[in-house]
Amino acid sequence: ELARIGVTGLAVMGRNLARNLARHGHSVAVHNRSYGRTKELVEEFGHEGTFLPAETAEQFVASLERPRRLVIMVKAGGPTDAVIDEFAPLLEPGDMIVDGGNAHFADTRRREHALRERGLHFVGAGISGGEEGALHGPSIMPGGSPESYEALGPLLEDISAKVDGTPCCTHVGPDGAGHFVKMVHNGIEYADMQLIAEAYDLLRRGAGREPAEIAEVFRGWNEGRLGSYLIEITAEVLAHTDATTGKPFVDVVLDQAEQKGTGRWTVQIALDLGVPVSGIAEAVFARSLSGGADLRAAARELPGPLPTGSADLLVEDVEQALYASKIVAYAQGFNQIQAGSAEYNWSIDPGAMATIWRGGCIIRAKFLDRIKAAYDGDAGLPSLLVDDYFQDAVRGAQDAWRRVVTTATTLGIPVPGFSSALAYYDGLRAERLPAALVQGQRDFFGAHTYRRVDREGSFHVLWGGDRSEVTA
Ligand code: NBP
Repeated sequence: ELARIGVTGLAVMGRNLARNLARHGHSVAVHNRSYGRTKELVEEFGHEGTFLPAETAEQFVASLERPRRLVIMVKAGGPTDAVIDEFAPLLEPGDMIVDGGNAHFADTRRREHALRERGLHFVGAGISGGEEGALHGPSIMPGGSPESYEALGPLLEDISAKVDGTPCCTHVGPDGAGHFVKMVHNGIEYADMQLIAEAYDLLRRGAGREPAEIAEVFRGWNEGRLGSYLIEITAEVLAHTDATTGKPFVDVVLDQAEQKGTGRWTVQIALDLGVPVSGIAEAVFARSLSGGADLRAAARELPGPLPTGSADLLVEDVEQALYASKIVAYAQGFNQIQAGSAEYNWSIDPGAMATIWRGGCIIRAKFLDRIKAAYDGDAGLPSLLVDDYFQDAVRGAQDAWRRVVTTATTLGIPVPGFSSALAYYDGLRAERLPAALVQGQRDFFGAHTYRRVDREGSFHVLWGGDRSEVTA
């Protein structure tokens, strides 16, 4: 008997994905560089479905029905290339290799092009939801050819999360589109987490509330329009007490945030594409700032504002500021998806991305239904901020949003996410930006020329001469 699909790389993600497939009635060939993990999986979970353990790459390939579907779940980077190099020579035209790891989309494009020349389909699939998601239903973002999706899609949709019966998996677009979208998903996740952290900081240091009280605030918010996985787990973390000290858990954790790199990638690519993703960038920089222990120690005595007594900070205002800032962060992330899609000819449907992020992944939220509705209403929406629903939401929130940023500034509490989101919003809606002055400066020192508001063409002022205007 041959297996419908195979998984190689049986650390936590691969093992859980293989179990998820088996639990859905699909026979799975399983393989790992070191056989120990394969043996362990079959011994522990063999009763959950049909597993075909393979000790060697040759055995693994021979145990797959054709065209072969082979999922790689190994450490991203060099290990993924090593595994591809090992398996590609054993495969035949029409076979499919799926990379479910956190690959950079540029690597995925390179691998897809190389394997296509050998007649193989390479599918870079972003998978979100961590180990629990892999086992119980992740959000899956597969790229690659439409033919490969025909053969793989039904299996992947089967094991993905479902919301209202709709799978959180769809064909994103050619070659690296899936991993690109997964990258932006992670970038948005960074921004969302930073905004939530700022809301906590304001309630803690600004409004003087205790973590347990703030946990209750978040529980309340989770019932409303902010309802999401990240808000839900924030309440859990804040309510948790450290067993050894009896203190709030959040007070015993070192305040230096780490990162694995997908947020940084998102910002790097956004810079290349020229898309302002200030919310994601501020989140990445806030983690870097927190991690700069020496610099923070050197700066600890820098003067702050004079104590102002009690600050007027309303919980409702913080909720409004969080919601409005979150809309901005998502609007920016979706603009990056549209820019990447245009740059690489991926034809990504942004509404479909909102749909598959409603379940399984880390940023799953009620809010995504609104985003889906916005793109259903107008697939070419230039920004979520101009959609009727979001425009109304921000109109209702903006007074509170401005109060919160003002109060935070007065108190000396850093809110890079809230304030940069507001600056982005005000920048977008400005009738005139000081960019006109920047153009003047550029023309002055570098003869970079400028365009006028009243005539076509490029112009230059003879700054060093009689300051007359010439046509460039
Ligand atoms: P790891 O990222 O920790 O990788 C461990 C696996 O890679 C093991 O099976 C190991 O085999 C294999 N491997 C390595 Br390392 N080098 C290899 C090589 N040269 N040849 C063959 N196999 C090699 O596993 P993970 O945490 O399960 O994550 C898998 C992928 O999923 C990663 O790309 C990760 O970024 C991504 N991801 C993870 C999460 C998460 O929550 N953990 C979420 C979403 C995506 P061995 O057993 O023989 O050492």
